[in-house]
Amino acid sequence: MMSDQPSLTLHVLPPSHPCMTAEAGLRHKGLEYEKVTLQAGAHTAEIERLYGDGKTTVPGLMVGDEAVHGSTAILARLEELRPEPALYPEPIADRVREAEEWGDRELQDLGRRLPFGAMHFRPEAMGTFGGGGALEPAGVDFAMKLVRAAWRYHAITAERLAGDLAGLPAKIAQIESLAADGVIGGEPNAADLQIGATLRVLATVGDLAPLLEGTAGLRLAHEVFPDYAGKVPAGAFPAGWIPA
Ligand SMILES: N[C@@H](CCC(=O)N[C@@H](CS)C(=O)NCC(=O)O)C(=O)O
Repeated sequence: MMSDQPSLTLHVLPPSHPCMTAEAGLRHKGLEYEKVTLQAGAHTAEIERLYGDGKTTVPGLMVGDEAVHGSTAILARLEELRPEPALYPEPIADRVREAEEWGDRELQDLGRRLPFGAMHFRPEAMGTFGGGGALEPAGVDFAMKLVRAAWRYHAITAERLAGDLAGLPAKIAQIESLAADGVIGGEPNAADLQIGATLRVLATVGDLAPLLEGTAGLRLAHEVFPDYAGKVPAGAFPAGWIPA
């Protein structure tokens, strides 16, 4: 079949929320693409080879032989490739772009720190992220090693986690105000895809349920990303770390 689009190859790691954002953008545009799931660890060299020196994270999108790296750059490039349905709709395009960038800069890291933070206290829950149940003891030993490595890699400390949790209500309020202003929560746009992916991951942390329940952000996260496995039971973080 003749196609009016260049070949598109998306490079991802399985549990990554910015990868979910990029893939949702491709689907939103109805573009055909190939998804290449890299092996964690080996991904660094492969991403750097394809996307350039110093670039080691996913997602990356090859548009023909043009390398587009990072979730926000990918959505902007998709908009150029196929303008409709818009990811940055007028007349709110500038506000959507601003909210998308805020989601990338201020919110996205919480999708790494809070689940790995909670799993320090409930490592058996790591099995649920692969679609299984709680891990057996040997699996818990392995999960504990992975969690320790993740704490080091993401510079997670108890103090930082407690700070992240204390700051979360203000971020959720910011998302509610974006929804009240109609910037997010309608036809999915770039800000919905960016903010929704992080919230969908945060929704796996049972301790956050009281903060997220009934919010427009949580609704849109489930709408845009209906399938995402994982559950860290409530009661993981020490009592007192979760703001009322
Ligand atoms: N802000 C960037 C962040 C990308 C990012 O940090 N991706 C993580 C996965 S969620 C990653 O590649 N981690 C593996 C690594 O850092 O080597 C984006 O939205 O593309």
